[in-house]
Amino acid sequence: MTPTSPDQRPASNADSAAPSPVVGIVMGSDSDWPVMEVAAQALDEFEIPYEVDVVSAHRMPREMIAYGEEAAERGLKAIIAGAGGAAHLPGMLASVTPLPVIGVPVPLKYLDGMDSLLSIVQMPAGVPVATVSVGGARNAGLLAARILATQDAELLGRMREFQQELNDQATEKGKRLRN
Ligand code: RP5
Repeated sequence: MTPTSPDQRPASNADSAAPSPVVGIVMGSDSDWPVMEVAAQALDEFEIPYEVDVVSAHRMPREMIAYGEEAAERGLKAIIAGAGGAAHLPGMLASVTPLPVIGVPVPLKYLDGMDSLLSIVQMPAGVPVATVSVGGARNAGLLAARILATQDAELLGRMREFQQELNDQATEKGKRLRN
C-alpha cells in the first residue's frame, strides 16, 4: 500500500451532482489514513458515495458525539470507524447511532495492533461493532457495500460478480501451480 499524504485525502467521492454520501469513513487521526484509504477504494469500486473525516474520540469528544448522533438523519447508512491504540471511536459512535458501525483496528508502533483490536472488539452486550481484522480496512469497505446491497438489487448483483471474480482468480492461481 502506498501511503497517501493527508492533503491528498478526499473529503468525499461525491461531487455536487452526485448522490449524497451513504457511508461515513471516520478515524481518530489523519495518521490513520494510510490504513483507512483502502476502505474508500473499495467503496469507489462499487460506486458508493462516502465522506471522510477525522473525528477523534479523545481529542474532540463533543464533535465525535455530534457526528454519531446526526449520522442517520444526514442520510448515512453505515459508518466505518478506524482508530489505533486506545481505540474507543468505533464503540463510542455505536453507542450514539442506530446505524451499523464497522470498526477497523489500526496498528500503531507498539503491540502490533492488539491494543486497537481489543479496544474495538470487546464491546458490551447491546452495543455492537462489527470489527474487521487489524488493518482490515478493505474488508470494512466491502462489508459496508454488502450492508447497502441488502436494500439494492443492482448492488447485490455487482457483489455477486465481485465474488465470482475472486473465485476465478483463486482458481487460476491453482491452475498455474498445478501446471
Ligand atoms: C488514535 O491515536 C488515532 O486513531 C491514531 O491511531 C492514534 C495516534 O494518533 P496521532 O498521534 O498520530 O494523531 O486516537
